[in-house]
Amino acid sequence: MITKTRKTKETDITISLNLQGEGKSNIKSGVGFLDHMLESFSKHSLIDLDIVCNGDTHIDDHHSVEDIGIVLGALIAEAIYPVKNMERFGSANIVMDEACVNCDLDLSNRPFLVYEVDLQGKVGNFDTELVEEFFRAFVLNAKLTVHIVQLRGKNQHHIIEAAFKAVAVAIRRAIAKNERVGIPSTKDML
Ligand SMILES: [Mn+2]
Repeated sequence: MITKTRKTKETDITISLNLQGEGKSNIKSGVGFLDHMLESFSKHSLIDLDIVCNGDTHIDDHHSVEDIGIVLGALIAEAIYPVKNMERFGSANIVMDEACVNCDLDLSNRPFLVYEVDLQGKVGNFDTELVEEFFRAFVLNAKLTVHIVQLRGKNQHHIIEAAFKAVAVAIRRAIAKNERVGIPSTKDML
């Protein structure tokens, strides 16, 4: 496990992560819907995650969601770079009933997010616009190239959950060990 703590006036976050884990998690983000998404992310990426966030959710969930993305992304970067003996690329199309979301991902060490997901309003108390805030913070700090594209879907809960699962499975495939690939770049450095 590697651990990072980040404390500001808005949030106090500690995350521990084991990249090549079993999908076990203990998540107390302070945001119920995000707990559900991050448990699913851990389960399907096989990345073990312990997350505690004490944030200013009396204002709204924005700071907690974004800052968890920052710390989780930074830990992922610490765990994967320099990339060696890993597949590097991963893709997944994940369906959840009527919803289908695609994720294509590269352990590029260059952050880039394409986010084409059409969400409006809330799921329970959760502002669906925070999904993009989470993924942007995560991708910029993890230094991944990630495309998340909604192919189908109506139900906001299904679309968001399919997006988290798609990113999780794409990461699982990208970090899968493969000794034959060595350093998977013609630059000899990632
Ligand atoms: Mn669900």
